[in-house]
Amino acid sequence: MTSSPSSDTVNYALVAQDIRAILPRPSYDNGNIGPILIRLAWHSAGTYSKLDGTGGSNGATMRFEPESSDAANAGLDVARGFLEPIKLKHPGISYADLWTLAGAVSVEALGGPRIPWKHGRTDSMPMPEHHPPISTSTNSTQKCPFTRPVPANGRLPDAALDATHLRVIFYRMGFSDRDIVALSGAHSLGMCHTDRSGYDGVWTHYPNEFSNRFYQVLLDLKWKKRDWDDWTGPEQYMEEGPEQLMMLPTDMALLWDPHFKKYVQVYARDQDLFFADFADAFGRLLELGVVRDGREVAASCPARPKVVFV
Ligand code: DDH
Repeated sequence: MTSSPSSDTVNYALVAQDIRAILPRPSYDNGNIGPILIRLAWHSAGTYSKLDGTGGSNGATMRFEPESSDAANAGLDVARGFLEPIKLKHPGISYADLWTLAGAVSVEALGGPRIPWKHGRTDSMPMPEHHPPISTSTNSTQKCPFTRPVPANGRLPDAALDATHLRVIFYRMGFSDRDIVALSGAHSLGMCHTDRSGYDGVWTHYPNEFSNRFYQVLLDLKWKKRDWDDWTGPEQYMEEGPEQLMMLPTDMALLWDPHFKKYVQVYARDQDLFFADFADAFGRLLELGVVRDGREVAASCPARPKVVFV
């Protein structure tokens, strides 16, 4: 008799080691896949709503429609593909744990703080046809991986918008103004791709180094709207002069809103404080929507079909 892989048999330290080993990739972007893995972790969790407990990192629902084709997630299929060999090597780990662990490991591997992370997420399945009606009670919907409602797209931030929008999105997840500014410091890493978001460029000259440079350049440089030469791109901001760093409208909102700006100033001066606040906020982000007794309760779900948990 063959048994299905179980999360109890997973050596998470070994998974973390295997993730660290695949981060350098000379042929990809700036030579490291850490930034896009961090973005995957964040987008897997950033759908959470504290109002009804829906969304969040539990479930790894980005594998399915509608989340897989949310425009905000464009390009994250690449990140999910990068992690597939790790999933094959460690089949007992849930995708939800793998994606969030990859984000946490990448932050630290790129020079950032250690992120508190705990395993225990389960992968939810597309709803079986024979399932009983979904209860609207938060408790019962959260406890069964088949009945967890999949929210509509549109829960992630829209880079074209402003400070009010940032507050609507992040307060819904339970974050504060200070958390919003701390989490946005992840834009010290990585880049925008015209074929994914439509935006173009890097935020800092060291896109593989987790640092407080995002706040420093945001404060210190002069920014102007990009004048797209040959095509009409979205509104974005470019550094004045010969250097070519960029900012999204939502990044500029951190500078223009006085409550956000005071944290930008603090983090620009104090990298240690930024690291501590980021680790705390990112750790909480990765926990959004997580139910740690899900496996036990799933086993008692009356509609549980005879399938192997992946
Ligand atoms: Fe972001 N982000 N992000 N971001 N993000 C993009 C890239 C990266 C917004 C929009 C974009 C966070 C917050 C916001 C990272 C981490 C985090 C891109 C470019 C857009 C657009 C995508 C592309 O073209 O490939 C907006 C809007 C917000 C906001 O309103 C606050 C947060 C909270 C994080 C986090 O991790 C905590 C990272 C890393 C990248 C670089 C990805 C890459 O491929 O490189």
